[in-house]
Amino acid sequence: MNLRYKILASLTCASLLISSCGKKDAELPEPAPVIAGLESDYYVVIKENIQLKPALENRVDSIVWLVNGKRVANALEYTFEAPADPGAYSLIVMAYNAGNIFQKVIQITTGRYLNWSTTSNTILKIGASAKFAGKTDLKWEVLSAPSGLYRLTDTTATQTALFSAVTRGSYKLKVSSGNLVDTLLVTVRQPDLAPSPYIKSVFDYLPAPGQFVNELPKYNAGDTYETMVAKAGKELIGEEANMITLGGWGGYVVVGFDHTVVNVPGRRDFRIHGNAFGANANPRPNAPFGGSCEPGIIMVAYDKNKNGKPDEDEWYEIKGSANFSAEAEPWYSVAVSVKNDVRTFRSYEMTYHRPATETPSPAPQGHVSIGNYIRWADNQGQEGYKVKNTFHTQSYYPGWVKEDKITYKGIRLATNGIEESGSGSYFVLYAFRYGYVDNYPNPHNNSGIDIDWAIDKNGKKANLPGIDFVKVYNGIDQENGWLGEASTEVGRGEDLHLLGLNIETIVQ
Ligand SMILES: [Ca+2]
Ligand SMILES: [Ca+2]
Ligand SMILES: [Ca+2]
Ligand SMILES: [Ca+2]
Repeated sequence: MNLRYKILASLTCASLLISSCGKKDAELPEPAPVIAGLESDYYVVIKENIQLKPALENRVDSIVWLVNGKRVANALEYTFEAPADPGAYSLIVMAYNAGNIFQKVIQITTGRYLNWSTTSNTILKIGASAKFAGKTDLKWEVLSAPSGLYRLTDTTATQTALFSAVTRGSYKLKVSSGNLVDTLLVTVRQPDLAPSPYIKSVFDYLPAPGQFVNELPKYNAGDTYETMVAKAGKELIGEEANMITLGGWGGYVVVGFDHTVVNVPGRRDFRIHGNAFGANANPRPNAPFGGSCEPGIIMVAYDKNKNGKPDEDEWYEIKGSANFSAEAEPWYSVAVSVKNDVRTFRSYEMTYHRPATETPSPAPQGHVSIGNYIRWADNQGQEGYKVKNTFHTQSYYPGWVKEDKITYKGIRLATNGIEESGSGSYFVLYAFRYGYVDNYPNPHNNSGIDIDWAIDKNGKKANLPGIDFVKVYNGIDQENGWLGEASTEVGRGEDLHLLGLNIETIVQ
């Protein structure tokens, strides 16, 4: 009777019903109590607890909780404390009113944390335990984390997930499939050497012919491919980086960080500097942002085979705003009206031939030093010559390349350079909206890149846990009068999370 009294005292509504409507209830058959809001199965980590708070419907006189047949509580709520040893429990909750009993059976499984450990800014491959064998509907979740700077992905296979975190500490994860549950405790340690937020390696460098080639960085007679890659590294590695040129369309550089840049959900993750700036005297009224915007297309990879090199690792395309079409760019209609080539080629190829001469003959005309300078042909049936201008007299063909022609492959973007003065003197290279290098001023949010923009070779969202390597290549093939060809410049690379920068993403 004592227990019953305690429950009634806590059930204000039920108490009121009894005191005010007791007679009426006695005359009519009363609806049975209903217990809702409880699952049929729970998983509780040993030494932890779970609070069960059912929602009750209809009048309830009393509630009883039984664990493995033994009465453990008579209250509205019950907290199950998991003992130190793993086990299975049958929990029964019963609700009574006059002549009615409602009963619900709940299975509780208790288990230990499965321990995993890793270092920050590393991709950890986590496998589900043997009991999940054959299951194809595994669900991976993070239950708690010391900060939001982490990524859990399970796209590679249902039995495994990839986890990477910026912040050290303990992360509680859960994997489940129907009634099967495992809880995982991932301990993230700091690596012995603190990672650098900046570029740590340059793996490859081959500019396409262009007016700054052999100058940024400087080519000296006798320099080899290896020498030039090392020179590009000298410019790009670390905080105090300088610009290198990628030359004309297709020219590229491949850089790496000394850690995995984590793909934090909802945020941009890294940024590669260029030297883009806005025009300050564009005569066009209400012009969209433009000036010197020379977009470099970005490819990313993570070091899947963990050998520190971008070798057999798959490359993914960062889907910049115009990688499939430029129609949504704010300057598109203007570019169409001035008859720019606004086509986008997804599988473009272009071959440049070694120039026959470096000496102008006849004498230079205006800014043109040699009109028929570098012969080129593409895979769209087009061909022609790149011009040598009077401002840059060195060879535009990479001096260390022994072959007489070089072929580049990739995406060719719509041309974004528009002469705005009407007299050939003022070229404005308009900015694409986002997703490129050397396309917006470095501090602008639109220079930030979200790894979630990455797509695989079939155009499918890649859902990468993070990246170690970045390739940048010039996406534009356009000569802009005296200004010369659009040529992407590349400078410092930054892991935004290690620098404490938070740039919200643009959802594609
Ligand atoms: Ca991200
Ligand atoms: Ca530039
Ligand atoms: Ca590798
Ligand atoms: Ca340039």
